[in-house]
Amino acid sequence: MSRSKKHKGKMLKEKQTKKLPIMSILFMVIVIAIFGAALYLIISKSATLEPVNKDAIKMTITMAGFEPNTIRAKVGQPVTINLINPDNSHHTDGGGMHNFILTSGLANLNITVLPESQEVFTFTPTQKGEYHWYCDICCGGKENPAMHGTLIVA
Ligand SMILES: [Cu+2]
Repeated sequence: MSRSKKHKGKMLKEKQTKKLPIMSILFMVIVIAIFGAALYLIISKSATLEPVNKDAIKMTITMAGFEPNTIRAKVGQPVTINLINPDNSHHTDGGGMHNFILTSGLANLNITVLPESQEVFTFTPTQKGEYHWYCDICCGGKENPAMHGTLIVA
């Protein structure tokens, strides 16, 4: 009698301890899944977009500015830029959009690049000199020194 009672008690204890690991494993699986999803989102959002035009000058534009921010060109030779915007639309400033404005006497460019996308454009410098392009969507726009670039035409 006392033996079966003891046995029953052991069974009950076993049942309880067995239940706990399943719950904690399930919890861990959920935690890992959530963190994994978050990590995936972070990585995928900052993933480098491959340029669609491999022959173009690859240029990225982020909140930090243009990279590269200086390009050299020659009079009469077309310049093709593949402008990549890896910023996502969750940016509060400018909604992740950027643009490339170059109007200073050389060209009339105003190219907007949507979040996580890219634009390819071509222009031909007609005269020598130093020209500046900028982005006026984010970070104070034209007034922000980071949102500038220099085109040197020789
Ligand atoms: Cu910008």
